[in-house]
Amino acid sequence: MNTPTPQKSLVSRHDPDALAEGVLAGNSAQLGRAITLIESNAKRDQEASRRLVAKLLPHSGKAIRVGITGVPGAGKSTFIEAFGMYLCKRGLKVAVLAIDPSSTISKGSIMGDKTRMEELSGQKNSFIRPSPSGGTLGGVARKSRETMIACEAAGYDFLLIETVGVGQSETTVRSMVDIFLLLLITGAGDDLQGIKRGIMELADLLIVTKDDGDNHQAALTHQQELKMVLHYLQSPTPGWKPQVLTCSAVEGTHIDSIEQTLESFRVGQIESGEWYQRRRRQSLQWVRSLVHESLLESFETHPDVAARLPIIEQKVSIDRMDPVSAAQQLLAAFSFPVEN
Ligand SMILES: Nc1nc2c(ncn2[C@@H]2O[C@H](COP(=O)(O)OP(=O)(O)OP(=O)(O)O)[C@@H](O)[C@H]2O)c(=O)[nH]1
Ligand SMILES: [Mg+2]
Repeated sequence: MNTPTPQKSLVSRHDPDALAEGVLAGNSAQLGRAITLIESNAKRDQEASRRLVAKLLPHSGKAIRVGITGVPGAGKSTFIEAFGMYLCKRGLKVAVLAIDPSSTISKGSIMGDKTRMEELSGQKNSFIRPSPSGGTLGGVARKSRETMIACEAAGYDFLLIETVGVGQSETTVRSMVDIFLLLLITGAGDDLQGIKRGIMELADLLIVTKDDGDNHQAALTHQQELKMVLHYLQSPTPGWKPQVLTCSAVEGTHIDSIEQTLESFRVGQIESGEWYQRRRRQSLQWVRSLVHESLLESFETHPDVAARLPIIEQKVSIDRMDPVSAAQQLLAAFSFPVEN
């Protein structure tokens, strides 16, 4: 499918029609370029990016979208490597994406260490894309949604979306995926207190990682503790009772039971109709977040607002103006048409 066409060298990466064609043909190099266009912050790329996504959207939606979170070091990348390999060996196409809320600050990327996915990245059925950097989490989230659309249009069966467990990003990822996995490690006895209840309530499946060697017994004990805790928590998914499994990504044990659990989740959800209902709700959330982002951008770049903001902020900071009046004045400046 990857046969280069004679015109290839003439095709600019900004030509959305040519890119869409390449993506739909399953060409991973073209998919990479399409994502680069989607992730571009340049104003001049926005129209091309919008056209590209519009062309790909009708071909999306067939993949299983899996969110994967856990604290740094929980074993997310190693798990994705093992799980991704398991799926590839069954002839499935796997795309790995990352959402990293910290990338704005550090300019780093949670998948800078592709070394953890060395075997998977060598598979012809896999596609690994590190987190986009730059922009707010909102901006990153918008791009990630569109990147997911592109991967689905390219024919990937599984989308594995890694995010680091720091709070805000989980809710964002949960709003984009069908099933959400929380990876947990054994160790500190008070671990359970460290995990925010809110994050646990987003997860459909809890996985205690590193269930191997000396850690085996501790992993089983932790699994039992977590099962008890789950009794008191709400499920994020109607008709599904969250479960706790253990696995060793290094030894490759229980990866198959995780895949089977995902499959029974998918089948049950499709039968009950919840699978598509969730996706419909997510589309509506997507619309709202696009509107919010766009409004915020117009607000912040509005000349009157931009001119008054530093003065008003200064007044608030020295108690010369109260926050409510400050907000009202800025919103009033935003509502008036710009005079030239
Ligand atoms: N024994 C054992 N070690 C593991 C296993 N999975 C991961 N590790 C080790 O745990 C450490 C962290 O693994 P990563 O996969 O990088 O963890 P991560 O959650 O992706 O970490 P961040 O990307 O920093 O958030 C590494 O040293 C791994 O070798 C496992 O199944 N068994
Ligand atoms: Mg990682």
